[in-house]
Amino acid sequence: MNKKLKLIGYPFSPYVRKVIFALEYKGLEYKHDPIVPFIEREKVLQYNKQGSVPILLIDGEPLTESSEICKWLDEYTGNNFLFPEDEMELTKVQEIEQWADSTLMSVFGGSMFFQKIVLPFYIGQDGNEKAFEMSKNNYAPQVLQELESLLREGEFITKELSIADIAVSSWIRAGMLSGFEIDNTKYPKVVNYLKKVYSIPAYKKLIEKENSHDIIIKAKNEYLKDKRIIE
Ligand SMILES: N[C@@H](CCC(=O)N[C@@H](CS)C(=O)NCC(=O)O)C(=O)O
Repeated sequence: MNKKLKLIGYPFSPYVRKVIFALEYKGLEYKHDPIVPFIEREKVLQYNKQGSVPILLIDGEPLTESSEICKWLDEYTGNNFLFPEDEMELTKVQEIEQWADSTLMSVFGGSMFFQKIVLPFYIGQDGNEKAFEMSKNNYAPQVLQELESLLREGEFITKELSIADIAVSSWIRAGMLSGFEIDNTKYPKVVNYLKKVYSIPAYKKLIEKENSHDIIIKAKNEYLKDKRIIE
């Protein structure tokens, strides 16, 4: 294990967060260039013609797609696997990762995180408040209910922690960073599940790092200000 690893992509992207988690969970050393694709597209295009992050440079060679990168990291390290060996578990994990990266992406990413963090704090435009409210009141309850039904108290999605848990928790965190709160009385299993996932040392470390970032401090101040206006 002596390849030079460099991750490209701003840390709040839920797709990038999956890879940061995997790198930390596996105890790998890596460099990180937090390029923001929405404002630094040319730089991203040098490595990925799709224009998206994350990109992992492995001895300078780009590997794209968060899921492919995490799979490669499983093979590379041979420890702390995020993709189960068991065929049935693997199928379930990949289905849920796919659900997170598409459905949760739209509910907590496009309608919340993009509106509340990316547009105002990276691009300098107002986000669409109606899109946020619509997602918060109509779509988030549906997906949280689905997750509540799927989870078993005190457990990860499958027997062991997997990429499904990382994808789901990463998208929900994007919503929470945008000011969304989960109702503990309606979704107790989801709340306990997230506590369990976020308390894994590698996750705790990345959350602490994110929370001390200027953008998140500014965003939090904005929401507090919003609340004072409403009250
Ligand atoms: N399927 C890709 C999606 C990556 C993706 O959409 N990343 C966003 C960041 S949140 C991005 O780079 N968007 C800019 C763009 O697509 O132009 C993956 O899993 O890595």
